[in-house]
Amino acid sequence: MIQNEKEKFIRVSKEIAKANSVSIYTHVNPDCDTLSCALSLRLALISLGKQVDVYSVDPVPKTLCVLNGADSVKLPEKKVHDLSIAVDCDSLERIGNAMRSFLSSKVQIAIDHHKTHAKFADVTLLDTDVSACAEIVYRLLTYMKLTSKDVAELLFAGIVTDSGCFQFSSVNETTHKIAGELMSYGFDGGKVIYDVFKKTSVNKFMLENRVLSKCKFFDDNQIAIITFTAKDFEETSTSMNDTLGTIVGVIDIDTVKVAYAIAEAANRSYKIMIRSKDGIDASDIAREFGGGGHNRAAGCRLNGYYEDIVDKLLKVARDRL
Ligand SMILES: [Mn+2]
Repeated sequence: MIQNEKEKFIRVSKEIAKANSVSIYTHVNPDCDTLSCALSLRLALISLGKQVDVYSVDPVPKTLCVLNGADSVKLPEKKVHDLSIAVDCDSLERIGNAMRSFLSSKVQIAIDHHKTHAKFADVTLLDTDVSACAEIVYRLLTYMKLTSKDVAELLFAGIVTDSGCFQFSSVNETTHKIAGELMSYGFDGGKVIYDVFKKTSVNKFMLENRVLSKCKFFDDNQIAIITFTAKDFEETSTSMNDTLGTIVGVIDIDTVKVAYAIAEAANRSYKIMIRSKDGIDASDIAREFGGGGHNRAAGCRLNGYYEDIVDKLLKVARDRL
């Protein structure tokens, strides 16, 4: 539970009541959790008659355009709001180059569930024990009596994706209880799971097969590394967005305790995705490289030669085996 949760909900409700205009910020490269939080808050605040803008410095991934209101997400603009809310962001930097726009409002609120959260807002709703930020937004909107079928469907999508479809260690009784309460609104839960979690494309399928077939194993198959090269993206007509999820097939291998996906973002610049199990903390590995994330799923950025990056990642993993 969030410390003094009720007091904070009262404060947030008051700030929302006072505001005429509200801006909501997702994190860079928005995922389903940050978008579901932003878009459900948008619906709830519109129902209160607020003027709401949802901002993201990066476009909504094609696969998430199914989310209710996804077409309303826009690039940050020069416009001062009474209140700004950042969702699923563990730091001001996570908002991207819209930081100034976020700070320009009179009051700022942050809603987040990352262990790595560094306070940056006037009011912070932080609960690091929930599987998805959407769980906190659910509690807030339930408190404010602003839930609806559309809101529930959005929040369910956020929980499904951030919990690895109820499979991550962050999932507990409460996660399922909230998912059940959301489903009581009557949307098609199976369809949501297919749309935001399972659905793939032929191109992504080709990319995955290519990358998985070149998977490298180390230390008695306890560490595994897959690599997405610029050539892989080019020859399968895919992009960084299509790397999501492939690593799950690697960490699911019984012997693998640490799985890395190294994706070439630019020349000598790599996005690193980390998955772990059997008591190894992925966010702890990510922090060694200035990144962050959760217990079992984390990430960071690394610049340099590919071979050096592999060496560094292997060393940090070996230290934890
Ligand atoms: Mn999240």
